[in-house]
Amino acid sequence: MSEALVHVASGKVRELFTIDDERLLLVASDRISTFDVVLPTEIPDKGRVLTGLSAFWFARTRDVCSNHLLGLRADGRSTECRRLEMLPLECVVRGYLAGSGWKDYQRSGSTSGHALPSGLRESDELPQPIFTPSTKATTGHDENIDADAAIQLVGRERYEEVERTALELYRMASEHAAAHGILIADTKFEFGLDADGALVLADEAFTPDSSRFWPADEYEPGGTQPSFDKQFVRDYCESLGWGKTPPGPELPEEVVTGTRARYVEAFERLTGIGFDEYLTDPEVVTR
Ligand code: Q0Z
Repeated sequence: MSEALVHVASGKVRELFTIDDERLLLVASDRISTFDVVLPTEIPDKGRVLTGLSAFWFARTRDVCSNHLLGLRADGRSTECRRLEMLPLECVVRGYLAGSGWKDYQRSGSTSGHALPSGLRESDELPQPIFTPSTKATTGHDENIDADAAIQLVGRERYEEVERTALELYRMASEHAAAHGILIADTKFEFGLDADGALVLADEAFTPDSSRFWPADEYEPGGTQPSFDKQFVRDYCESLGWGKTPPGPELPEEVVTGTRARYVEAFERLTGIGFDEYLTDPEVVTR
């Protein structure tokens, strides 16, 4: 039986198709971006690693929040998912001070309305994880907003439910990851509502594209941290003196091989499953 997929959206490295009125197909490519630019060279299996990691986390957090996952296709990179009404909010949780949270803190001592202790350094662990929602920018970067602005977008009750759920998801995953040598500095969720109005975790969950993964054994606050997955790519791009505007540079073979190995290492450490097993039967991560 054949199937007519209708393309509905493109992300930087993923594509979204309609299967039917109730279902979407989310396909993760092997494209990689750095400094916000998609590079011309792919990282073999990157899309499979990210798809498998998301599915692993969807399966393990079902009791905290239901999710959009219906099943994985045999290619290991395609997720059949429930079509939801998406909330107009990027739901970010930060356990460490990095990226726009660090920028906000340097300017104002706070981020998304959370007053933070003085004297924090870049990449310091926060006293407790914080929920820092942002708007979904159609162009450019998402903008961090405070709770009042987020409540305007989704309502108070829904806001409180999303904050509580996001913090609990982060607590579970960051504890698991840290025990396996990976710090999840921060992470972004997207939630939707099903036809009954129930909150559903959608998109991707705890992938290195939606989170900052740092190698725990190299953690040294007081500056930027190496990226678990993309550091070879960043180092190579910096060595070229590339201006970080499109087009990005082609990557040499050793950078591709080293980066692929880091993605596979993250997958195997976090799931406890061999990547070859995943390729044989992707659903293994959900059992
Ligand atoms: C996700 C996105 C893109 C990848 C829409 N379950 C869902 N129901 C309704 N909408 C979405 C989902 Cl996941 C949805 N996105 C973001 C866009 C590729 C993800 F082009 N957009």
